[in-house]
Amino acid sequence: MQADKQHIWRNARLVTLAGTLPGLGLVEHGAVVAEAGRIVYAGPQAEMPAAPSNAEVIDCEGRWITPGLIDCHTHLVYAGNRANEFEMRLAGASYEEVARAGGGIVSSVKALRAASEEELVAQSLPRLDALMTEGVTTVEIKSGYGLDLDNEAKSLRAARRLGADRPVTVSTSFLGAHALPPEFGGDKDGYIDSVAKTMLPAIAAEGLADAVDGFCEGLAFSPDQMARVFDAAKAAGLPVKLHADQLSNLHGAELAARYGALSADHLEYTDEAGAIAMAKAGTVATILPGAFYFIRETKKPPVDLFRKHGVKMAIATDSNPGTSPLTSLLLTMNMAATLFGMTVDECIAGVTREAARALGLLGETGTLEAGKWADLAIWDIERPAELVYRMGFNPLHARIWRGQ
Ligand code: DI6
Ligand code: FE
Repeated sequence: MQADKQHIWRNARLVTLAGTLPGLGLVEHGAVVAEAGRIVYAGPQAEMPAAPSNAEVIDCEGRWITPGLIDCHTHLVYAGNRANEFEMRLAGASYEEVARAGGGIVSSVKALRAASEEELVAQSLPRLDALMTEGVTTVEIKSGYGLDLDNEAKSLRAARRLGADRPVTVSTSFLGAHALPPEFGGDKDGYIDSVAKTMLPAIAAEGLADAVDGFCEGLAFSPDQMARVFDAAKAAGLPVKLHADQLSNLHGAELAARYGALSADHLEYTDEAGAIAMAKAGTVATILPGAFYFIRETKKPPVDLFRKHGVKMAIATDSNPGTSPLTSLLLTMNMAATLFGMTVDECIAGVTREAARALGLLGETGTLEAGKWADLAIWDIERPAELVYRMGFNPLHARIWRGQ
């Protein structure tokens, strides 16, 4: 395929999610036209502009086209796995007990530090491929298992390499404030100093991170400690996001909102004040049902409060070795609907338009609108609800990334 030749997907049904249309922005007899990797038209086929004679025309035979899916929260780059801890939890230990017994994030830190960048890429590619097989065209990948400058940089370089090796957009987040590394011997403030004053500026200077994230929780870092990291992010010109209120309510949602965060994620314990603060700040609520399911959490995120106050909701896998070894965004939508009562429209918007918003990429992807990257997923389905309804079945017909 020539990159500059027009491509036309015709005889399709579209889920545009265009802001100008109600609901999912459905178009029954639709077409998408792309040129040089960008959408130049998406809408009714009858109103499609005249095509150049050399355009490549693809007959979609009535299939549905959605924007390419976006997984806006993953810890995809890691080494080894934690199936042993899963067995401990099945025998009765809680996630926090496993973490306090020297397992948890710190055991993944040991494994990642021992792996080379090449090994990390090789171990992470199958997980990325699994996501892409279901139509993912953009994926966010966090560091957070290195916890020192060299190993955090290694993780982020591996994440960038994944994006270079596969036709997919990778957005990276520096999650140095994920857990306390053992060599700091309990000195959380000392480690936060090193994250804010040394690691973050160096990572930013190398252009390795598109955003800065943190884990605000009793077993991780306090709101005050996270605020110091966010101040450093601001100074480096990087947007922020936060793992907030996952296991308890430390008012992480308000902290994220106060810093104008792109998103606050998890949010099981967020209260109404948190939802109001997020709405005011335009901070997206990223809902992560995989972690809720896998650690058998019982407190659900306050989806009704997010609706009431107009907080936008994204949905993501949280793919990680400890709390969400999940590499299916389709199954994640099913979980969000079944476990949290999210609607089909909310689920589909949550892995497209709202996920793009949560990454600060809504200007480039997440909807079928002229000017955006031609990131498409073409599905063998009769109605959009099938994307949310099935479990363990993949109806993807084709995946297009930037027109190819
Ligand atoms: N919250 C989570 O669910 C993951 N990180 C975080 O901040 C857990 C990561 C892990 O257990 O490896
Ligand atoms: Fe996470």
